[in-house]
Amino acid sequence: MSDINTIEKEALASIESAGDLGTLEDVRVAELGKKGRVSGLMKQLGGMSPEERKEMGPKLNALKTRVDEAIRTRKEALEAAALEAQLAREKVDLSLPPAPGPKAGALHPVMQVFEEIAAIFGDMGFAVAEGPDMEDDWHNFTALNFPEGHPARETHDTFFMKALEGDDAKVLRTHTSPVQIRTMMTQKPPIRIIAPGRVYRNDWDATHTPMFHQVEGLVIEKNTHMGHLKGCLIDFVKAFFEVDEVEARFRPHFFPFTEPSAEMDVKYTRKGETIEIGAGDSWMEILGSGMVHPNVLRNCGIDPKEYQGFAFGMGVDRLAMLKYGMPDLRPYFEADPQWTRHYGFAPWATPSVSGGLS
Ligand code: 2U9
Repeated sequence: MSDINTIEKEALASIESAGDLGTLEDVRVAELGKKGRVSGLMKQLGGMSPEERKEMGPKLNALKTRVDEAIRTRKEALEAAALEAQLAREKVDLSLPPAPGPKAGALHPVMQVFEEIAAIFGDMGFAVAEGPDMEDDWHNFTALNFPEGHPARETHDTFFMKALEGDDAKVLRTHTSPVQIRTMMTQKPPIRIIAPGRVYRNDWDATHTPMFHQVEGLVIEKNTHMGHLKGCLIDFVKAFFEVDEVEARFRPHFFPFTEPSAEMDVKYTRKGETIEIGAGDSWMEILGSGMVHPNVLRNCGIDPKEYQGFAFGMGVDRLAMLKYGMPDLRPYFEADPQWTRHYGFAPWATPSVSGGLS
């Protein structure tokens, strides 16, 4: 049994020098496998006297454990080294520009339309504001003059999040309006912002998805009125649909956060599969708008006797469908590269009012 020391020394040396997982597995089979050397010694226990077995049993078990542990440790080291090598091999430099050609990525139409809207309002002096997707009830509803028990506060419209211990319950924002609330709470008027982003409502059918995209806007100034709202939005629609004239009407509506409120309709013509915005014989609703409700201004510490404001909101997914003739909403969320290549945009062509939008 002087073999024990020799076998241990040799086994540990071969484990240490195994340079890859395959070689290490060969060592494991040669030492601990059914026909391995350590297993061979274990088999000899059966032919020993009880006294010999009492002495040799624990020694052989300890040998087996040490060899087994050494193999495990070496295996972990080799796996870590293999992962490091793979990560180094597959490193991607995200700062490199995309390669042009058939394999180049394309900007999703919704992202393109976000950029176009930001360019148009940017040209009119609006800044872009952002806020969290997860909001509290006050910023999403209460500050916006939604009364307790308003249907939009119901579970079937709103995704409520489980409250963390010691924290208030949160909701996934149902509109980007809380961004305007946060802006009014932290900035002094005059304010001129748009708030683009994702919003969430518990709705899923052919024309609604539980997450969709909005751009809202807010202007707070001393003497702003409904005439400014109309002029601003008509200019926007002309720029967005790239037409010189647009026939529009503002139809009375109700929102808790604006008073008066109006939906904007524009005339359009259907030409086969596509539609042309601006003139024609039918009206189409395009966005919502209104003068900011005095309660909303007061909730944000702005005196409605000194300042007025107008606000508007639009669904970006639908605007993208109208402008680029996409008939179906579902492929927006399917990440099919063939669809993205067909309807997508070159990522480096930044839209601008002077240089062209699309
Ligand atoms: C503040 C005050 C007022 C934002 C507004 C609309 C009208 C509107 C809808 C269009 C289609 C949402 O995507 S949609 O379903 N939005 O009609 N949104 S006025 O008014 C505000 C926002 C913030 C502080």
